[in-house]
Amino acid sequence: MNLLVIFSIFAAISIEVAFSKNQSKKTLRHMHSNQDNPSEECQSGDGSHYRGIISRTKTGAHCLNWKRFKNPWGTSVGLGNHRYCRNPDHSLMPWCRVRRGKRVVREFCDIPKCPPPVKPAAVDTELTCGEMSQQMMYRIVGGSFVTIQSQPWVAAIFHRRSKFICGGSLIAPCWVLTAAHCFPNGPGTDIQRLSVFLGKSAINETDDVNEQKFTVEKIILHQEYNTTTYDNDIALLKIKSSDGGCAIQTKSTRTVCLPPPNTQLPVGFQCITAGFGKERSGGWEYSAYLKQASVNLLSQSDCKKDPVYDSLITDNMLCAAGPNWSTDACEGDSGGPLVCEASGRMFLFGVVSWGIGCAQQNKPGVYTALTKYNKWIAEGTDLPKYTEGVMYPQK
Ligand code: 4AZ
Repeated sequence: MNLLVIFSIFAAISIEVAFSKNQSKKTLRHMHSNQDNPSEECQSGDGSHYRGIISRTKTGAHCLNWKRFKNPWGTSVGLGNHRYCRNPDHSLMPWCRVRRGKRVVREFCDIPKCPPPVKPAAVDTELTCGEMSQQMMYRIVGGSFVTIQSQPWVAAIFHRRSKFICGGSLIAPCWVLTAAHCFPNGPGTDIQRLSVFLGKSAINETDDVNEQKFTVEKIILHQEYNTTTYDNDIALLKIKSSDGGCAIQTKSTRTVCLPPPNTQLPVGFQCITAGFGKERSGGWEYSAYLKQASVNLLSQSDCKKDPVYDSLITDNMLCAAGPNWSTDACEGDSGGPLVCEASGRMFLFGVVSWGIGCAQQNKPGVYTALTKYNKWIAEGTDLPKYTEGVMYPQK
């Protein structure tokens, strides 16, 4: 065994230990306390810092007083003896309860949006990757709607301006990683017709405050992508904004970390997939809003078994499924992330690739296994630092 091999094994073991330790805590830590965020009279992001006095919903209904209900979100979320719209649970926007006949229902409020921040400072670097500015949510079986702050590396790839094609993940300020099968014309893809958005929570809405728009300067499809088996289903897009720059780090846009080469996570490890894909197999429409779902990693051998995918799984793929097959990626989520937490950061372990149906028994979601492509990504992007597998600073 030469030194390099010994070193790689050591690196893989140390990160696995870090991941296992983390997983054993069971609960996911908040990535960031929002204490540095002042209260707001207008809505930025999901409006969870809104402390203004609007007390009517979008339909014009009057809000009921929060104190009449059991509110499980703690004391620092702006609730009290009042009727003002608030977003204590990081829903899509501030809301309140209103009376509808005999029932009490939740309704969203229309809060004026805050003006865009004064020119944000730094671009992201590999040292700040994978940080989330918002608490994660795991409550709704089958996935939950989240704002982009929960998954700020999620990119939305469109054909021209309007036809949504695929998801992607921001791995460096100028690079979005996605799936090769998103581009059926292969090397003949007309990149001038592609646009990429970051910071987008709603697929059909323009969010002037949070979103950043890019054209595609270059596409790199994996040279051994197999259109039949979906082996090597991975692609890189080099993005460019209208002023010639790349992504700017904000609460809604940041890079995800890349795991060191050949890192293996324990079977059953809980990860998250996210995207704008369909909410059920065979459904007509893509989801209007970003969703995320928690899925657990399957062992390679279980995924290769007969009632599951048998010989369809290559070593470049990994499988994940929700508890009791309840959550999954679906059509339209392709290219999007499978992220797993370690040391308070999110690492990109998979790219949504394929599956038979969605959330079907014995048919897990199949993801391109990112740790097989560190070298390919480093060569394509010319950014070895992002992929060489250094341990990231502890948060
Ligand atoms: C698709 O067609 C697709 N259930 C993506 C993921 C899965 C199925 C289909 C996994 O883009």
